[in-house]
Amino acid sequence: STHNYDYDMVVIGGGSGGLAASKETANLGMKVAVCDFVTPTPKGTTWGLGGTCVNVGCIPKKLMHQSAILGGELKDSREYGWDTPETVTHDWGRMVEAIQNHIGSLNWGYRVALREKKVDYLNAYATFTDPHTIKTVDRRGKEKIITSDKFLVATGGRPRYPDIPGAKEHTITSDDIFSLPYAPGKTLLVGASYISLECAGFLAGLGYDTTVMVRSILLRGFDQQIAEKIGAYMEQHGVKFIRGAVPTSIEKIEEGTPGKLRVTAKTTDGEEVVDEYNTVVVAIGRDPCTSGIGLENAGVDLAKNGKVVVEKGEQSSVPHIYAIGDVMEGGLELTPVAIQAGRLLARRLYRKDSLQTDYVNVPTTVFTPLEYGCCGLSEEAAIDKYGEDDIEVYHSSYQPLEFTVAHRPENDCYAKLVCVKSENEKVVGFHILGPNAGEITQGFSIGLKLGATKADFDNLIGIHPTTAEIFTTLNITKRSGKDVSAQG
Ligand code: FAD
Ligand code: NA7
Repeated sequence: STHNYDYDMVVIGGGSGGLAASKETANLGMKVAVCDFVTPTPKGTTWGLGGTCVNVGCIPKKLMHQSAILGGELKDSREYGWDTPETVTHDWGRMVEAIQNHIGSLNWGYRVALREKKVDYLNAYATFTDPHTIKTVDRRGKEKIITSDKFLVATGGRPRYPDIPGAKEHTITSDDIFSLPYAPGKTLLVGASYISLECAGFLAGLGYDTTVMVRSILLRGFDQQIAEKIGAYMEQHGVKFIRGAVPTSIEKIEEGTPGKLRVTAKTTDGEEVVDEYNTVVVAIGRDPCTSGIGLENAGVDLAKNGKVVVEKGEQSSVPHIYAIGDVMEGGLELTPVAIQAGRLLARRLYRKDSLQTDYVNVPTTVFTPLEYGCCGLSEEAAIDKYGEDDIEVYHSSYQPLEFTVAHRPENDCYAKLVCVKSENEKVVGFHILGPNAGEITQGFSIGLKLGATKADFDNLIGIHPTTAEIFTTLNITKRSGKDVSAQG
């Protein structure tokens, strides 16, 4: 019985996963509270309700990407007959203000939605004191003790800083950049994660002198052929890369906003590289928010990386404590994954549904200047799993029709299907590098979920003229070694 507790469910973290779970739980008639508290960044940046995606993730980054894309299209527009001036300027402050206004309206909308659904919202930091009790502390230091039958840990993650002199004092992260009140100027991005490359892409697109410092490879975990194509395209479009290097110290050499920093780095051959930048953004990975919240007081097992270890059904080592989203070990750090996990968990707990979140064939897109959409396995993961002989890769470069009149390059965009020969050429990897990759990948991903084969793709009739139609006519295998340049 749950009568002795204040709540049926307390959700810790009001981000993508926590909000979805708390609203669904309340919908099903349960008594729910959600605690959400944003610890300011070392620079003092903070934000409202909604978590990473809305405030410092997906939403502002896609909007800044759009701002950069528009700049490119302004150039194209001249070829299409518009008298767009040769030189147009961009106002960082106006862009930030417009984007932050939109985010503000989303923050407000979430608060209203919680109130309407009768979810108690506590703008306070939660810590477990025992397996059924949390202590919350608000901005003013006011404490509250709350008990609950069940808990959901959905605390997400925060950017990690390198352990080098000057990092925390002088660098910013993705938690700061989207609300940066001044133009960043000449910028160094440290790390080759998708977050680093996406930020580098829009900064260069907006006209800033942009450099990415890469320790080893681009986009670890993603298809490496495509990762290199992304890098090559970015390099042709103004992004500089320093390969095989890590920063060793960062000093402030000029005050002001943005001021000036001296970055010392070391290459793999032990060489020292020194340069000056106005802004340094570190994007070297994220740490799950599981330390110092008393999970040990509740007996919850954590993995070595700090994430919550779960069984099937997102259940932690303590049966009445669950974890979803970025803090869950073995999951995928994506907003729609956290939302689905939260919703389905609520339905299993309070509506006796049995549907589990399916973490396989989750489509995703990297919003670099040329967007990269994928679903399923990278070519190298497919080869690892099935063996090289059993994998057939069909591929082609292509040129979007829109690029022709704009005189954009012919062979930068690329499509690839990774198929398993012994399984009737089932498609296990879908990859597209080109404009609107996210929109295209979303549609095709249902084909992968339903087990589509190469023959199904061939049998599909294209929509002309689109870029997605390339997937209905792929007829060159990688094994053949034939040229895949776009034909006229
Ligand atoms: P979060 O959304 O991080 O929410 C956790 C919340 O809990 C936060 O508000 C936090 O402040 C709060 N909290 C933490 N500890 C406590 C505590 N003890 N008490 C109270 N509150 C607490 N995903 C995509 O799908 N597409 C994208 O394009 C995309 N782009 C991204 C770009 C960037 C720059 C970043 C950083 C991430 C991006 N992501 C993207 C990932 C996506 O944002 C996350 O996967 C998603 O937000 C995870 O949701 P969550 O509910 O697990 O946690
Ligand atoms: P990732 O994907 O782990 O990326 C971290 C990146 O930062 C990666 O390029 C690392 O290089 C680099 N890195 C890590 N430590 C350092 C230091 N100390 N110095 C320089 N560069 C460093 O992290 P994210 O959190 O951005 O992404 C999380 C998830 O999102 C990930 O699982 C993906 O599936 C999507 P490396 O390759 O290790 O040499």
